[in-house]
Amino acid sequence: MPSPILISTKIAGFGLSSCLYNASGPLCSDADELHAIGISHAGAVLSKSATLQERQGNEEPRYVDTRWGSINSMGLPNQGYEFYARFSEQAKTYDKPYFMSVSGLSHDDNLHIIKEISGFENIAGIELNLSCPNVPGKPQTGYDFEQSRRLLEMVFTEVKQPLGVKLPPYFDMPHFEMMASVLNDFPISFVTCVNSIGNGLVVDPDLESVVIKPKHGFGGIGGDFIKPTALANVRQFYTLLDKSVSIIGCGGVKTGMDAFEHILCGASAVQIGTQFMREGTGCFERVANELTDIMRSKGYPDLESFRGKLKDI
Ligand code: RRO
Repeated sequence: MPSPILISTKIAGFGLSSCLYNASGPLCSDADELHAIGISHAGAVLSKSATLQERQGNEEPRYVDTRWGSINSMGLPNQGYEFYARFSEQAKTYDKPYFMSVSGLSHDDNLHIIKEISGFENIAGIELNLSCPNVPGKPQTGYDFEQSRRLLEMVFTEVKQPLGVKLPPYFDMPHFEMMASVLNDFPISFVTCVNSIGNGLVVDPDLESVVIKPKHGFGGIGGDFIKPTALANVRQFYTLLDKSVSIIGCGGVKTGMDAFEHILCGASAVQIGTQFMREGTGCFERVANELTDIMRSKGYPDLESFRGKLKDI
């Protein structure tokens, strides 16, 4: 009998039978969507980013898929943090960790939410979103290193669960170093790289117009377009952060080979966003099978045999 190929991993001290799960955003806003992830082959369930109050989000159309990826300006539509905290009771039946994404509209909101959810023992960890590009008038915290430090100082006085951050993509070498030196001052459990590339513009040349309604068509870019940027961020933070911090890769994952590349750059787990929106929960099993086939053909029995081992030439 050939020995089994394992794609299990550990995030925030919790075991995941598969390293693949959903990115916060697509199809994880209501109970039916979260349940579908819970009973799928995904290794964990991650909620839509939660705010203090329920929000309707921006005007539609606000999500468009193209051949090379997506643009969105959802504007944080969600059911409010209390709903996602309560869902943790149901989530404990899935035999996989439930992570809650938190994206308060201010530091005080984030602090309030984190204080309130700290008593929910079935929330395995919190992914604090420092990088929503789509709320008019609210700059992304992750691009302001001092504000990021301030927020982390506040939340680490309150948080009981393991806490990670969802980062925006960085593009300049000093910026990777500046963010890493902030993060290395806190007991961060994981870092998710990357959120959508903020404020791109997709144009419909036939209509000679933008394709989404909010913000004159500007929105976050995801999917195929962003894989090289995502890999660069995974690699840099894998290199610069304390080795106790798990890196979660997110960006441009459609196939097992895309997931393989994220892991080779240092990711301990890989989230799927745009492709999950296209394909639904079936993507978690398909990509897992593709990744397993690649590992078998390369002779890697588990993720640790190749994680982070990207070579220079
Ligand atoms: O809801 C959104 O508009 C949104 C969020 Br919170 C985010 O973090 N990233 C994104 O592309 N869209």
